[in-house]
Amino acid sequence: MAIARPIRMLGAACILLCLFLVFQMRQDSPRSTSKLVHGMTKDPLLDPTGEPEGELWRAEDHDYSPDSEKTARTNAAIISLVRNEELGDLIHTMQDLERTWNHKFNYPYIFFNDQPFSEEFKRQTQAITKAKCQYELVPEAHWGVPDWINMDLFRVSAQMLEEENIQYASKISYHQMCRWNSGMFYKHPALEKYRYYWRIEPKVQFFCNVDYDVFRYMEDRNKTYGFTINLYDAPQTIKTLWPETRKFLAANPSYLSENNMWEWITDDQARPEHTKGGSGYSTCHFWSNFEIGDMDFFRGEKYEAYFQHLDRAGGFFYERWGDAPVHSLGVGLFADSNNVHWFRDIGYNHIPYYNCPNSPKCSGCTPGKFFAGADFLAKEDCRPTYFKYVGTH
Ligand SMILES: Nc1nc2c(ncn2[C@@H]2O[C@H](COP(=O)(O)OP(=O)(O)O)[C@@H](O)[C@H]2O)c(=O)[nH]1
Ligand SMILES: [Mg+2]
Repeated sequence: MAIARPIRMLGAACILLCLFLVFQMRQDSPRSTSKLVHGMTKDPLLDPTGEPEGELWRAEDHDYSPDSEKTARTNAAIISLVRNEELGDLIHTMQDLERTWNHKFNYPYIFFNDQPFSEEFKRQTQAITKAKCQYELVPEAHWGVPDWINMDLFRVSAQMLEEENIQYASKISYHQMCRWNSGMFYKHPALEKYRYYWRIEPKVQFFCNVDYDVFRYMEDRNKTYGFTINLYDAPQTIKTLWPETRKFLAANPSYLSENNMWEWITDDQARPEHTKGGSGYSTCHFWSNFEIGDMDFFRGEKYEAYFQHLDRAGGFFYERWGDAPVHSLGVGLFADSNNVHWFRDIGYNHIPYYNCPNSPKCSGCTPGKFFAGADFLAKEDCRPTYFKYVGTH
């Protein structure tokens, strides 16, 4: 029996529609977007991600109201070094963090700047949150270029880095910012009474609802440092950071933690050229635009002595040492790696990299997607060696 032409057409259209839907589903599936690099066979972010195990502090069970006298908040603050001109981008960051987390817990914000904050900056930021906002000037003694830095040498070195296409090489404020974040922020008087901090930056994004007090989590589990993204650095910016670090370790061998991250720091298998460029340092680091940390660690004897050594060596200016590799080497060498935590459940983006878990609490990012942009960015992912040598905790 012949089938009428319109019915045949309808049948064909249905088949085409089904094929299209199957194709779309494959496009959206987490598995099709994750690029496995450096020997990683499976991305843990594609496994369903829940909350950390054990007891967690929740806003429903405790008093987290903004002005409570008997608050359940621990001594912690959200901090940001930021410029007045970045107000618009900072607002977006704050809106994301408030929506996903802080409207429940009302931790205070402390903003830092080398210039006075404008009234407009203060008005607009405070308008976004019920939590207390504080605005602090960075003292010149913490921000200024130290007197042992030779500015002629800085200019010549910066010129050489510029020729290697290193971004911000000649921008002195960028060097000052990296130095301040490396060894000064936790000395600011406004942070004296606080132990834990969560660093935020303008223009970053948060994707997942986090329903527990992350600072209490840090405290209860004795965590020193929490991160989301683990990356390679540009070796040209830190040519002598590892040699200086080795010198410091040689003079202070007892500072090395028994349970350190040496193999992650010195891996020369995944990217041999990087490790060579980093004079023996893999350049792997925690991306410090996101960090949740214990300032008692940074204020402690070991890290502080390490920072002083690096500061005297001059690489914050003669090279372009970033606070990310400096914090990471400090944490990786002097902390116990069991006390370092991957906040895999905090969906996060700082252009161009992501931490996006597979969880119903998240929206707006693709689980397992590590980068947005050109394919070469995939190899900047240092999680494979971290997972291999340190773990996925
Ligand atoms: N107040 C102030 N903040 C700065 C300065 N330079 C950088 N920052 C802040 O430091 C952080 C890192 O700077 P950013 O430009 O994002 O560096 P990138 O992420 O390495 O490209 C951001 O929160 C900036 O707002 C500066 O000269 N003054
Ligand atoms: Mg940034």
